[in-house]
This record gives sequence, structure tokens and C-alpha cells, in this order.
Amino acid sequence: MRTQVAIIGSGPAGLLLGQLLSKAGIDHVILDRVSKDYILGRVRAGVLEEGTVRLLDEAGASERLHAQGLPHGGFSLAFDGRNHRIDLSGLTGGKQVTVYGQTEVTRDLMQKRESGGERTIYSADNVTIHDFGASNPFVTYESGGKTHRINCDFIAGCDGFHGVSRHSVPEDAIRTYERAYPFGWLGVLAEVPPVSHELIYANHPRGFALCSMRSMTRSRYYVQCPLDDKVEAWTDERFWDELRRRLPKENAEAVTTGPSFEKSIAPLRSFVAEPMRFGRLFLAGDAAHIVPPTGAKGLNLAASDVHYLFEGLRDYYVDHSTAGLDAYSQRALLRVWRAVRFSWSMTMMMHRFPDTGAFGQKIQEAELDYLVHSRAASTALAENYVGLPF
Ligand code: FAS
Ligand code: PHB
Repeated sequence: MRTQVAIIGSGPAGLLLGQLLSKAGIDHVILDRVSKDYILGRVRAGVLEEGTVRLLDEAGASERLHAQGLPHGGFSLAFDGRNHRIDLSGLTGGKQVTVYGQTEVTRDLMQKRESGGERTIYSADNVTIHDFGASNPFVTYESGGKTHRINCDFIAGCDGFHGVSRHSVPEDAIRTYERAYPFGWLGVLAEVPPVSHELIYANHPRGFALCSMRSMTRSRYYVQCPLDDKVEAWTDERFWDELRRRLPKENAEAVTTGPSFEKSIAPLRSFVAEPMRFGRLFLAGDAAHIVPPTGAKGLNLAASDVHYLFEGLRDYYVDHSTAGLDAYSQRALLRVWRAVRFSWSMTMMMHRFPDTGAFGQKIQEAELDYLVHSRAASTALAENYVGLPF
């Protein structure tokens, strides 16, 4: 098979890039090592920045998002027993975020892709990338007991943190920066109305908690838990009790409990690989960076990477210029590090660390108290949360 761009990974990054390339008439194929249903079974992000929504508009995959997504003009920070609303829209000249699950974004992009007859190869085993330092790279994979080859001009590594792309780069050609956090997030989905119409990020001496949602009838909650904790150790009853202990009284009393239908523990890390380009191979999304979900940036960073990479590929094929591709890594990393910093700072401010102690708790509460009472500090938080410009 021959194509212009081989995309590895059918997550949000790969699918969004595929749709933008399709609209520009640039031939491509997407490969993924798992099935479509497996991808749709993953529960991940829930908050979209305006830039991400615009890209989904451009990709022609935002109809359901606009019909069902929940525009949010603020969220609350809960600490020391009280809620403090951050007026995102008021502080950013009217900007807002949209609450809409990543699973639905993925579903919408997949449906758009299938209706356009684009090629996606699922359950592709042993995907391997070759000669990406030369001008004629290719990808091989195994399917149906045979090895297949895809000749291409470029390879987009959209295959997430554990993917093959970044791991194919020689160690002396890549620098990585990492911070692993000594705790995880236990996440729950339940068909119950959310405790509030907006998100609540809670700092509590027992640990962080987050009240989010997927709709006004489906709630998404998280509590910080030990890194070695096990989902089996958490009955629904224990979860609801712990969540309520970490919320202000007004919220704790208003929580609607019910049976969970998804419960999982995710580790938290900050990670960046530099550069994000290696000859004809470009890394985008989680393949290049990971942020703790405290700042709701993971999915949105994948979108801005795709924006820069698509512009570079379009300039190459349409304007016969390599300027965009040559600038890709530097442009993407500038925004990546700003989001990594923001996600790190939110994580440090909101979570209980092994060495936090009584003094550390008071310092976190003092930082939060200053933040919610300073227009300058709240504005800085708000402009990062709604998303810095692309
Ligand atoms: P993805 O990981 O989504 O997709 C990569 C794709 O590549 C996968 O489908 C995988 O099967 C495929 N792949 C991997 N290796 C391959 C190989 N060798 N060959 C072929 N295909 C291969 N972000 C938020 O903003 N908020 C959150 O609450 C949040 N929660 C998260 C919870 C978890 C458990 C995880 C892991 C991430 C979470 N994230 C969250 C971040 C998440 O949303 C990512 O940022 C987002 O999925 C990034 O999309 P992609 O870069 O497309 O990577
Ligand atoms: C979610 O709804 O899954 C979610 C929302 C905001 C975050 C993280 C996760 O910061």
C-alpha cells in the first residue's frame, strides 16, 4: 500500500489529524493495535477547550458536541470547608470550556471517518516504523497471519504514551523529562445527576476530589488514592463515603449516590519528550507528552499538536513548503510546556503529598485563599484553564 501520511493510533490525536488531512485531500491511513470497540470502551477526558471545539468543527465532527456538550463558564475550588467559584468567562472575556466526554469525541470522529470511507486498520499487530530518517519511510504490521507494508511520505506517531513511535527513536536522539506523582486517581462513572452544574476541584486533608460529569444525568467523580491502591478495595459505598468526606458540607449533603458502572485507577505523571520530530516521524499527543488530569489538558494538548502538524503537512502538500513541518516541534513544545506547568501547579496545589503535613496543608489553603481573592491570580488560573492560544 502507498499513502502520503501513515498515522499510528486511532485515539483523538490520530482521528482528528486524519479528518483534517481528509478535508485537505491529503491521502492517509490510520493503524491501531486494538479494536474500535476497545478504544470506545476507554473512559478518559471530559473537558474541551474552545480551540479543540474549533478543530472538531473544522473536522466536521462536532454536531453532537454542540447538541449535547455542556458549556461551562466557571468551576469551583473547594477548600477549608467552603466553595469558591472561578468565573472563567468573566475573567477571560467570555471564554468557556465544554464538558463532553473523550469517548464521545472519539465516537464522533470515527463515525465521520467511516462515512467518508477513510481507511482505518484496527487490530494491527506488531506495527513497526522503518527508515523515518530517510525520505522514503514505511510502516509494517501483521494482520491475518501476513505482514503488510505501507510506503509513505510521513509517519504521524499518535500512539500514546506506551506506543511504538517514541520508542522507535534512538535514545541519543531524544530527551525526556518526567515527574511521577506518589498517588493516583480513582475514577467512577454513575448514572446519577451531578452534585453541581459545574465542576468542583476539592483540596482536603484526606486528599483531592473532583466532581465532574458527562451530562446532567451522568456523573464522573474522582478521589485521590494511594498509587498501590486496588479498585477491588473500593466498594461503591466506600467511594461515596470518601467523596462526601472531602467535599464542603453543602455539597456532601447534596451528592446523589448510585451504582457505579465504571471504576478505575489512573496513575499521574508529567512527561515531555523533546524534540517531537525525527526526520519523517512526528509525535503528537500522549506519544510526546503526558500531563496529570488536574488541569484537564491531556486531550486538549493532543488537539493543539494536531493543529500545528496538520498546518505543516498542508503547507508541504499544498504550498510545497517545509516551513510548517520544520517549525512543528518548537511550536508544539512551547504550548506543551505551558500546559505541563499549569497541570503540575494545579496538582501540587490540590493534592495531599506524603510530606504535606499540617504546615503544608496550611500553605496550600493559603495559596488557594490568595488565588480566589486576587483578580490577578484568578485571571491567570482562568486563562490557563480555558486554554492558552494556539
Ligand atoms: P491515546 O492514548 O488516546 O490513543 C493512542 C492510540 O494508539 C490508542 O488507541 C492505542 O491503542 C494506539 N496504539 C498504542 N500503541 C500502538 C502501537 N504500537 N501500534 C498501533 N497503535 C497503537 N486527559 C484529560 O484531559 N482529562 C482526563 O481526565 C484524562 N483522564 C485520563 C485517564 C487515563 C487512564 C489516561 C490513560 C489518560 C487520561 N487523559 C485525560 C489523557 C487522555 O485524554 C489523553 O490526553 C488522550 O487520550 C490523548 O490522545 P492520543 O494522543 O490520541 O492518545
Ligand atoms: C473528567 O470529567 O473526566 C475530568 C474533568 C476535569 C479534569 C479531569 C477530568 O481536570
